[in-house]
Amino acid sequence: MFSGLRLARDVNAAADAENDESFAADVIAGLSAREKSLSPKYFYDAAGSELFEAICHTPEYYLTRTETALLETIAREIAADIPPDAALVEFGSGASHKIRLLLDAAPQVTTYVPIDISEDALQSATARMARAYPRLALAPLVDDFTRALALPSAVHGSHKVGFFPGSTIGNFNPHQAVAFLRQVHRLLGDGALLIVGADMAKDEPTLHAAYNDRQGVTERFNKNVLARINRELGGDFNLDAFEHLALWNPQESRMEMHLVSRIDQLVNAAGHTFAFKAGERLHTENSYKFTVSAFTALAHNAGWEVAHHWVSEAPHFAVFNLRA
Ligand code: AVI
Repeated sequence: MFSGLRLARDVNAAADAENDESFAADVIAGLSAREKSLSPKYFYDAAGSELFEAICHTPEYYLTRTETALLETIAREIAADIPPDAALVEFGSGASHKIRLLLDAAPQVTTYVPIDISEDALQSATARMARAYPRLALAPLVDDFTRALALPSAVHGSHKVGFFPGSTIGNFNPHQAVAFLRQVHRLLGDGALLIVGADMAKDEPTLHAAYNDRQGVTERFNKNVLARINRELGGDFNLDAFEHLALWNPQESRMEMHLVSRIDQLVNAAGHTFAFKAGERLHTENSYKFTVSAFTALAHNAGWEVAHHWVSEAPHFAVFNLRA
């Protein structure tokens, strides 16, 4: 049943070594820049993925709850756009929770292709899915979903439907988002459907609270990137010497996360030494918030048209059915 997973991992063994090297190279480049930054993709090792799951359960982080409730309400309408004998491809599938809402409403889906960088997460999610959906063919793929991909041969010839929930699209800058959507278009082919969840711009207090939860889970998530550098790249970051900062940038329509150095300090990592001034920021994440028209324009630039879209009650979150 899981031969697809084994094959995908073997093919990607070289990619793992490449990932380790690019983490080190990205840390060196990001911490050497005049304005220090790191890609948010580096939050998600096993500890970071657990912290993200915990964020989704905080009372302030409305995104997951709101999107799930919206998907429950509109699943049948989404399913009406899904063709027969479809292969559903999920980008960054994690625990494969939300996909169930679509699968339950769309029996015409015959194959599920979860793509995730974490082999452990993929393995356990695939085992659960096999038990819950015994008639569904599973073709899991261990990969960084942001990179150029080839789909497993099992789905060649099927109609392709992509699923990209959670407003992860908002963690790309607009240029990266267009590049990603173009790549997905190439991967899924002309005529494909892509179902995307996107968080909407809203009042600042709601946004601020979502990224500054009272229990400090988001703070731990933010600092996990430093812990990860310590674990994997021999770093000596003192996490207490950095402060979590999450703020709304209205010009760019995005929440930003930073780590602010509390003191002048030197930090060693990946064989290099980096100087931080007191008050200096390390920019760790952008989380863009959309309007329906801004998202429609973004998708259009990447060759997708909005077939249907749905917006939740406040706090607003949207799901778009895009057609290539
Ligand atoms: C995964 N992504 C959509 C989350 C977001 O809201 O941008 C990651 C996150 N960052 C802080 N809290 C959650």
